[in-house]
Amino acid sequence: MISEFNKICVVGLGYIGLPTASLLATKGFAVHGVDISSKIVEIINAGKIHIVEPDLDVLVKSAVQSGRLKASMDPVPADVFILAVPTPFKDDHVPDISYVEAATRSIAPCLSPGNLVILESTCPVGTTEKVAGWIQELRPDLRIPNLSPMVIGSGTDFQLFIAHCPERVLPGQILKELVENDRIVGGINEPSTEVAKGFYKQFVSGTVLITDSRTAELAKLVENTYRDVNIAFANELSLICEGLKIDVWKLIEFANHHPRVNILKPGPGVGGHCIAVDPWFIVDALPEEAKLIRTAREINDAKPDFVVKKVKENAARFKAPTIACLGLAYKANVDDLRESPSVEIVRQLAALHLGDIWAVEPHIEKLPSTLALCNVHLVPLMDALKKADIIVGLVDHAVFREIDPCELAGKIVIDTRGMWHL
Ligand code: SAJ
Repeated sequence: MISEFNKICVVGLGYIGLPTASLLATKGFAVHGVDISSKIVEIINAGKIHIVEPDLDVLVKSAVQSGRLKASMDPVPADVFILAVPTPFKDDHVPDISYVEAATRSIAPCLSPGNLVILESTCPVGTTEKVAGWIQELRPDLRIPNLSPMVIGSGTDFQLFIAHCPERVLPGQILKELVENDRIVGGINEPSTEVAKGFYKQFVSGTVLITDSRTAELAKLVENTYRDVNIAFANELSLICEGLKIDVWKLIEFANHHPRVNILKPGPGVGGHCIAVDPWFIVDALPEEAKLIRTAREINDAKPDFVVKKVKENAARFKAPTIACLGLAYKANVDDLRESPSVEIVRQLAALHLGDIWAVEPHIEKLPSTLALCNVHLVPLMDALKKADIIVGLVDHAVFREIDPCELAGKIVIDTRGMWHL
């Protein structure tokens, strides 16, 4: 069993793969990054980044300048292969693991005895075993634990180690959490788990917990589902409070004084590519059992419609109001617009043609293509505060939290994030 790893091949250079690849390079590993986008490969080889994440620019620059991080569109032979590709869902909320399959097939020709293959992408239960199956199909010459008929009962004579180690980092704090978070490592059998644990211990300061691959897969899904269900509770409370004419923010503040109550924050909906996606992987596996999980998803997905309805009701008091929507990102202090409920709300408001829609998003320079409509304009915060009739607070960016409530006087304010306590 090998314990020395020098060369790492990271497949997928996005929000997880790029920080991981550059961190490993700065820890002394020789890292080869792979991405299907030639543009991303070019940007990284120039020592630059294609995503926004605090301090990542400095890390990537130093990793590339040291010569220990190189990128290309094709995998190369290495000691460890890390798969960090997207796992979205299809239109019907069915998980799409085609990127994982494509990444696995792409590394298969590069594998040799003693290699460790790690799946970091969040995935449905059983995907790591599928990865092993695809590799065994393409490389019958490699003995894989639990799969190769000729090694059943033959002790530790395995030639390939395969494990799941889900990423758990929070966008905005990725570099810190990559090192400090505890990790869950689950191999397709014990030798794989042990070898993968040895690898993570080389650069993780948190505890490396070990289990089997299926438990590791479900643990990751459950972490994000736990958060989704709790946010759904807060969002449902916001609807109840609306009906009962009670301030939901004060209510939550008071309830949270109980030593065993910790209600999360309501908002305009749940965005990002993790919490709004992962619970569906559990619902897809066991729809009859996952009733609460499905309902929570439906509550969170319905919240943008509720916000739009509220804005529409208020807009009816004007002839052609200017409606300023503060924030487009999926959450505070990031530039990421993926699956953002705010973008959806602005899109729906524009489609209603209630008046001019002004979007304020200090983290971007250009509106996304979904909002490139004639009645949506990206404007500075100052203009919105001066001229808008209706202010809709959608994202609690620090810069919006600092707005003096006096500047909102005389306007209709719909504050979905409880920023201003009006
Ligand atoms: N949100 C609320 N109310 C809250 C908390 C969050 O409405 O009280 C909303 C946010 O505004 C956002 C969405 O939920 O739209 C998700 O934001 P988040 O900060 O809760 O989580 P993500 O998606 O940025 O990152 C999550 C993290 N998972 C958990 O905290 C359990 C992170 O650790 C994971 O690594 C990441 O998903 C992932 O990649 O899976």
